[in-house]
Amino acid sequence: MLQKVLIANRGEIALRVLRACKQLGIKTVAVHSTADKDLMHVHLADESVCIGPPSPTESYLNSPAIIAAMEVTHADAVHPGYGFLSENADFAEQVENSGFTFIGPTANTIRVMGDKVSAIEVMIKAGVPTVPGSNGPIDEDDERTLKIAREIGFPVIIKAAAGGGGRGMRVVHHEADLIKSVRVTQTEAQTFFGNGTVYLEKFLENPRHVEIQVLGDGQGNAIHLGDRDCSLQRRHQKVIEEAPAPGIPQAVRDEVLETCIKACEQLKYRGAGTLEFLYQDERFYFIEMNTRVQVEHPVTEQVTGVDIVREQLLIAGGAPLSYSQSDIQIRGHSIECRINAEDPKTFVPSPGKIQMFHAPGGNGVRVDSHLYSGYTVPPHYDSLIAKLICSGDTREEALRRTEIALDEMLIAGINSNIGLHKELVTDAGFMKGGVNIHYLEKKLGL
Ligand code: MV4
Repeated sequence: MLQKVLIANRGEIALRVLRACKQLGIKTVAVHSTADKDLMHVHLADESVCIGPPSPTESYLNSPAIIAAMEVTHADAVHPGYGFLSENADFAEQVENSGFTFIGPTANTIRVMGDKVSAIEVMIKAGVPTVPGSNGPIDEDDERTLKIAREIGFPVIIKAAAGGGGRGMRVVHHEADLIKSVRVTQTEAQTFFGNGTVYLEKFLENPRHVEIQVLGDGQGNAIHLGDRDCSLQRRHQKVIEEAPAPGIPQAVRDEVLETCIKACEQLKYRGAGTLEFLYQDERFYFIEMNTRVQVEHPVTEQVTGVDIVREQLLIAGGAPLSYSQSDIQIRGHSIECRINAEDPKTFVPSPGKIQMFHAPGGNGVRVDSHLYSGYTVPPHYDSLIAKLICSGDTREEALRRTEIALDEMLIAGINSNIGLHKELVTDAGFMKGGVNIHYLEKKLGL
């Protein structure tokens, strides 16, 4: 069992991790930048250490400073949250080599999943359905590249092996543009990621983004916690997520869930993870795996009753999984609105002082936020300031609760996207359920 956890993150997720630690009786260390000394979790932690200036590279991404803070405070483990160092295999390795526990998968697993080509290879071996594609890197042999693309059929998408989350991709509609586009994507990938490897997939025109939450004990046992739909997004930033994904035939869902468990068992996956799929015409296609806790994990918690961060901490402490698959039942429906400090028209970040904060409440309403009246949202980081998670017996009930809660919620002093969320949860298309990844951008006229 872990004794003291250092939280290598900020904002709402740092507070989320702190709460889970407290529930388990684990001592906490907050690390923060000079801009973040007044964060809620810094005040609530047993100890806090300032690790650097506001710039993320000099603070939350500064692995030597974080490992030094672990040494000074005698922490035995680090929780990386999401973003920052959470999927950095070198960091995980440095942590373990320094004699500490990284709360997450092994450095090797992070590395395998960080390379999308090797991730797809692993998933194919386990029987997880993938997008028809090159199933391996594209080389210098242009004849071979063209042959692969013709077999897949146009349009194809060129993706950087080191990319993900929407960076380093290019769609090709015509054979004549293929080789030129491959070159450009390779060059960009080399510049952005220091790895020019690219691969090809069939470009799916109207998919939904559906992902599957898993937990593994690192010994070859794994369970799934069902799926989430994250299709409502703008420029690769998710706006609303929900669990379960609406309108998926249960047999189709059960089949893919089974393959995900098998993959995680074969990998001896440790901790929480998410397999990302595109879903189109009642078929799932694996695209990548995230080896961290995700922003949208609460919707899964609300429909399963499983505390995912608690499970992460228990697994890292060497405990077996608290649940077997038959213990997991998906009950009702849950919807998360990401509340950002941003201009409602331009989406430009809108930091500043919160004059007043009032969180909504009531049955089925959860707010994950580090905000308080008088807090100043700094300009240096992500603009996520709150997550409103509303749940009910049905999707309709969850939607209605979201609408009511959004009306109750008050954030004065800065701009936010609460207005956009009010529009979305009363939008006829979204209310029907099952919109694809292009729906929001089309609605906004982008
Ligand atoms: C795709 C695709 C269509 N076909 N792959 C974008 C982020 C990265 N995780 C994968 N992405 C996509 N991969 C194939 N073969 C369309 C996207 C995509 C997308 C995916 C999920 C959520 C939002 C998206 C927005 C634009 C494109």
